[in-house]
Amino acid sequence: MMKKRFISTIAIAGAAAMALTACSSDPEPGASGSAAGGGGGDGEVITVGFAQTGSESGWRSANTDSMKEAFSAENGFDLIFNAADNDTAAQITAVRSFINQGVDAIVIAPIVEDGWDDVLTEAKNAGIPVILEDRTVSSPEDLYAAWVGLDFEKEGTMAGEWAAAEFGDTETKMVVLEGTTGSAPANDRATGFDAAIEGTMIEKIDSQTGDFTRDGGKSVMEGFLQNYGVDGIDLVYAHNDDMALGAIEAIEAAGAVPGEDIKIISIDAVHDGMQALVDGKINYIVECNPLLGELAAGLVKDVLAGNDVERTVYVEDQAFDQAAAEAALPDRKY
Ligand code: GZL
Repeated sequence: MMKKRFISTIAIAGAAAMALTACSSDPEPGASGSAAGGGGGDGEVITVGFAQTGSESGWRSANTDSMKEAFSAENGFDLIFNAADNDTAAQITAVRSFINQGVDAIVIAPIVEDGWDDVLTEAKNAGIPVILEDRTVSSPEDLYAAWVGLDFEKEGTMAGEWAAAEFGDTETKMVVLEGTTGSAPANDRATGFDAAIEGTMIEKIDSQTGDFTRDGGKSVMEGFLQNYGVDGIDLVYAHNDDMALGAIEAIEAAGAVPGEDIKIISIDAVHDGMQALVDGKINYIVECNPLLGELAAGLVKDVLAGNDVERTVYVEDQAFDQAAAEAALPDRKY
């Protein structure tokens, strides 16, 4: 069982407030591999290949910014960045290219969980450590050195528990906008939510992937509205804010009021999602903190320095109703 380390958002936010850059999250105090300072301990520049999923959402942009801020030259890194445009084959090709370039370490935000064994084995055989950030993989744990990310199943549970409390006692017809098929957040957010609404009167009448994009959420919601009508849908559970924002456009185009005629629960808490929550168009959002850069950079330095690292570092999330969003929005960093 992998050792886990929970880092509270408050600690991250506090550390970030002190950090030189606004959009990053400091490693927890005591982490020996802080991102700050030069190179891997001996001042050498560390060359890192970072295989990002793409640029599918506002969350992804904030995550990319956080990673680029942390893996900066002044922090002792030479970052080779690749965004795979949500194409798993392209992402695996990018990792293979990093191996061929002989980088010191590879960081991956894996688009999907499966299909990583071969290229991770190649990295291991080349003696190049791999750190996972954000999403994780189904490969054996010895094929990567550590993972820093979020507890997606808990995010789904938090969303489902709110739905159960708010709507569980009345007949509620729900449609789901799923994240990218095969991705850890889509799989785990469904698992957590479904368990939390078990035994309630919330009925999932349809579920389809919108690929975590605003356009995807809008077109899937248009389909649901055509199939079931505004009066046939009471609740939307969106696996991320971008798809929720697309659903809002579709609901308004159908002449209905999002947040009233059709309730919406979402995950991420990026700025545009939080604004929609303040505006009453979304009813509840569970946060998914994208500021993982400093923690990932600290893990890279720790691993290269031969230090012991926790194999799993979870960043804790919070959740917001409309009042909490109004209070939090002015100070949010993403
Ligand atoms: C979750 C992350 C997901 C976000 C989406 O950690 O992988 O991918 O919830 C993003 O917004 O596209």
